[in-house]
Amino acid sequence: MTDFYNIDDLLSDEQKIARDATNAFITKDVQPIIEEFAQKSEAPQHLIQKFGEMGLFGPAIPTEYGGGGMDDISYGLIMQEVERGDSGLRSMASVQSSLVMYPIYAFGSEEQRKKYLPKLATGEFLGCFGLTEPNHGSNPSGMETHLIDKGEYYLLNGAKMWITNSPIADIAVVWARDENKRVKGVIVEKGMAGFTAPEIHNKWSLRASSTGELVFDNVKIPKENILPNKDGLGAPLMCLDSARYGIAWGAIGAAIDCYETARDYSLERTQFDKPIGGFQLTQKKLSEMLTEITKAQLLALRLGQLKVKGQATSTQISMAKRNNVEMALKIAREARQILGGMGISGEYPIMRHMMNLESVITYEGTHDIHLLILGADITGIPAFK
Ligand code: TGC
Ligand code: FAD
Repeated sequence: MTDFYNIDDLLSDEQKIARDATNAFITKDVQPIIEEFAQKSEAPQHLIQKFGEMGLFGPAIPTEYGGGGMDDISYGLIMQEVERGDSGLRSMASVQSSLVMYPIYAFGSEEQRKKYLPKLATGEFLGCFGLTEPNHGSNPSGMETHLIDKGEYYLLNGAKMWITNSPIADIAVVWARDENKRVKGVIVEKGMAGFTAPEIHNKWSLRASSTGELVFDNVKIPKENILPNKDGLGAPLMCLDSARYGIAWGAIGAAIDCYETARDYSLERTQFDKPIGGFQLTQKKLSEMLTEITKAQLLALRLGQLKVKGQATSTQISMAKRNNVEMALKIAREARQILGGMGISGEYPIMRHMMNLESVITYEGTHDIHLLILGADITGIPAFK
């Protein structure tokens, strides 16, 4: 386990147990099969229940609702280990935990919490989160999906695009404007008349993750399916803060897998009668990778400490998501070079991580949107519009 600055010393026993148990599970149950699923572009659905059994869904949700009752650093470490396996599986888990369980816990009624959270925690239910639309990605405030109050129920119309888990999800937390133009969270259940979730095909990235649309054609939404305790765009943006935080940790896992693969390969592969790890140019690459991973680990841990105290700001989360994903993508590219021709082979995980990270750098706010979030914080002048 790459830990050059002994960050392990700063973790509690509970945090280390969460990380090590996830690490062992990913090594045993995920790494041997994930390449095959990515090659055939299929989500390994048999893992959903195992993720539930391992406590990887809602680790920070209170135990009374079936969650793990752990702190945010444990959650981050779990995301790191899952993404060491594959960013697509981390997507499945972070959508479930941060974008489905979190809003139901934070904005839902007691009945909604009791009805959905325990089943989401065990993996009996899989959820998805619908914010992005065909015409509104970086600017969700332009959303067209809307609710009309029909007295006993709402009518939901519109469409969401690029939705992780949607084709295989049992429920969707969907964001729509009501007649007063307020953004509301809606729990849409599979099987509701007028609701479909077609799969998006032909992805070169996150191939072991199921991605689709959400289409609402006069879907009757019972009033008890509206999240009652928060409305406005701030509600989905709070969910994004939680997921972006998990990604800041998760990207470190992908980077470590690439770095360790390249380091080991460089010691085994001989050219010009010596291991390629003995050439200065390879050592420069490996040294810089280790330095960047260490900086990212320290950034994530400090962010985690702030989050545990309830002090992490959205802008701090943006900085960590942006930095750590770019770090991981650069390391994947350098690691691929160290492996030469073998770098493009599915015998090694590097190319899969690299292609996955091309999505991670775009979703949950693009690399440039996070730059603008930071710029607005520094100057007080939003440059989005
Ligand atoms: P703006 O006017 O700044 O804010 C609107 C309202 O929201 C409040 N707010 C926040 N509240 C909580 N947390 C935050 N981080 C918040 N940021 C803003 C704000 O105070 C305001 O409240 P109120 O009461 O005054 O209305 O919003 P804006 O429209 O100018 O947009 C700002 C911007 C561009 C930063 C935002 O729209 C943004 O982040 N865009 C990126 C969209 C995005 O990240 N989409 C992700 C979709 S989900 C996904 O990708 C899942 S990937 C699967 C996986 O995770 O694996
Ligand atoms: P656009 O917003 O059209 O952006 C295109 C380019 O323009 C980007 O480079 C962007 O940075 C740039 N740009 C946009 N606005 C500005 C500006 N003001 N200034 C400068 N540059 C700008 N969404 C969900 O709701 N739920 C999910 O589960 C989900 N899962 C996803 C899974 C995958 C595999 C992918 C690829 C996406 C997923 N998304 C999901 C959607 C994701 O959040 C969006 O793709 C992302 O927010 C960007 O939106 P967009 O693709 O419409 O790009």
